[in-house]
Amino acid sequence: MRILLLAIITFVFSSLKAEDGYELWLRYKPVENKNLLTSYRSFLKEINIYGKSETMQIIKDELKKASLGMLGQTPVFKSTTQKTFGLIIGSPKKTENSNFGQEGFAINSGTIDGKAIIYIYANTDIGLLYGVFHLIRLMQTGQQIAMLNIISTPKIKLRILDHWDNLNRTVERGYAGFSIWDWHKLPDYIDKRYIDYARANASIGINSTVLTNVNANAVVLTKPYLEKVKALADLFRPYGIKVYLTARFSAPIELGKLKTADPLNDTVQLWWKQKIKEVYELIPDFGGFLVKANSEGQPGPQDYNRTHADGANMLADAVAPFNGIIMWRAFVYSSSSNDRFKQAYEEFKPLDGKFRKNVLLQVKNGPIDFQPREPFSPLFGAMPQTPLMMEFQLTQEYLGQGTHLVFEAPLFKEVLNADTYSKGKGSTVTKVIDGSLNNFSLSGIAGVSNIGNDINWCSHPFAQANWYALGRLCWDINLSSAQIADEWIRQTFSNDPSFVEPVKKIMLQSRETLVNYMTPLGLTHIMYNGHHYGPMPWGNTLNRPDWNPVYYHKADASGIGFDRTSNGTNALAQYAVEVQNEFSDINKCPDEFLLWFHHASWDHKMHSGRTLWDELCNKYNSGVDSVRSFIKQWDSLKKYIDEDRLTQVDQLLNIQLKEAIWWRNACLLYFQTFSKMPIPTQYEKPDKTLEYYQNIRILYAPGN
Ligand code: GCW
Repeated sequence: MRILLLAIITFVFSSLKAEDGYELWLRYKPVENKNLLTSYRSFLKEINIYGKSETMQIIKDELKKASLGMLGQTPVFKSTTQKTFGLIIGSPKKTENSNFGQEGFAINSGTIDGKAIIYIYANTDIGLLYGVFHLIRLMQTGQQIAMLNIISTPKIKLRILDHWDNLNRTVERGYAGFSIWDWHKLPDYIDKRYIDYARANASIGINSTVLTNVNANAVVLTKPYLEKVKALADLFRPYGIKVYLTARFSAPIELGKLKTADPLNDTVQLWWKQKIKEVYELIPDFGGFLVKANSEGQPGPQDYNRTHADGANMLADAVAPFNGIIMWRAFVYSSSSNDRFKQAYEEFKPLDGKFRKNVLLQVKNGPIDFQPREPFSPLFGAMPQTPLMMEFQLTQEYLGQGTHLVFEAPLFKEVLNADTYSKGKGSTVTKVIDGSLNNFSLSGIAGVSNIGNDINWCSHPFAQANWYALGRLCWDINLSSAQIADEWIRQTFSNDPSFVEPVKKIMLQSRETLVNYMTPLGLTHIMYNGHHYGPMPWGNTLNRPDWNPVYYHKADASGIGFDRTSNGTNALAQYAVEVQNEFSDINKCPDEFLLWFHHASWDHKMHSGRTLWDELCNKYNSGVDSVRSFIKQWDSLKKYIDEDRLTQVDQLLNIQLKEAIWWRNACLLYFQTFSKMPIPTQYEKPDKTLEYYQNIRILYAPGN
């Protein structure tokens, strides 16, 4: 009996074939629900496709793949005007429908004379492709398709991945192997991955990619490299994806042998104009440039006493004849300010309204640098005359890097939902970013890519969800984190609710969990120097104060936290009064932002009634406890997951637990040297000394 049982269990398990994760959320596994299967089959038995193009061919191939995989049937493809039922894509008479724009689509379904019929309409082939992926997603996530009446258009125009990929294939802050761009073999060798990359992006609506690192290398602008870029652009075009590059501001000196890169110098301007003309001759729909200037040692207009606007406008003028755009980054900080928080605002606010129409200012979500939690950047409420685009970081530089399960959608949503009050209540960051608040038609969200050449693209199986979330949110900025997680889990693992629900819970808690065991209550930037892997709250050896963790937490005998009220650096004054009011009173400031804005005493009374010290102990411990519960949960879901991904995630969660404990112990022991207070008895005691943690050296963390 027992043996029989074992055999049955083994059979059930082995039927879940090992998966390496390469297929991402496009696995197209057989639909298990019989009723749905029958319905889907009837709608997709015949497919009529109007029109011919590379994109239409992609649509055909995708539908074939999806049908075979999910429905076990090969559709009969018809073209043109044969009697029509089944799935009809495009329209015999193409009439512009202003509701759809250039990328939107409509899907309608029902029955005519008892025959299932489903239409996908759009103004462009790309719109049709998005519509097809939408329909496939409905089937993948187990939804009815029998009575659809959908019109869907993207909320954000530029839906972008920023690759911090270097020409030697290393990836700055990359935790998933080397760059997927094999520059050495391009343009003659086309890696299949390039196509699968384009396909995955198209499936979630991403329409732009910046191929190179913002810490830019001018070499990419030389002819041989532009040929390589062209090869990628040609591949991506039928998937609706435009290619962008990063521009090194000193390229006229490095490549053009000029004496200066002064943006107001005629020869410099001419150099860029010619270079850009060369780019567009090769790639007529080239998107434009992303620029990091005068930041962390990068060259820029300030080297010539010019402003960021002078620099951006020079490039903007050169790409304008070709409809190109410039994304100019606002991530700047120098050692001169008394508070790094304030720098971007101080430099850019005075330039509001001074940029050309084809310039977008790219602002990181928070004022410092992609921390586990930051208040929204004050710039979002401060530049009504400039289109601002959002920069999120998918790659988890400060969020546990390659080993922690952290679903970032809740972080994205927290920032997007924040109210800037710049035009009264309801002036959310979302409305600034989608252009509706200040009336801009150009809008964008970029995610710093977490993709590498690891077999499963993002290394941690759950890191794929952050790539997915970026695309889906850009398309529909009002989607909730729960909806996005739900879709992703169903497509990536299983539609079984007994699996979906607990995994969704883990995902939705994961970001707060990380905040708790790393930087609770508004602590920030207390990671190791350089590679940013692991805790180093004691760090105080670098020669710039704002590179050292002690600068950020300011712990001393009297308390902990950075006073940014009017008694301190007054960074709060960069926000609207209503926002200031949320944060400025130490007794009302939400716990999660307390130490961002206040230096609070160790016995400061928190909203829970606990002292600040006890609350800190509580948060660090609850972070660790949550990871423990994730492990338990995951292990209880064995029967729904294939062996490979099961053990992969299990091992990673165990690393995450080890590191959460490391973070908790190191931080509490260190902060205790100031608080001089005991760790309350109900919590685990660190089993090592502070010295032990201070002596840990990780020499070769990736991505550095
Ligand atoms: O977060 C910091 C990173 C740098 C990065 C920089 C930036 C590309 O540590 O590696 O450089 O931000 O965003 O420019």
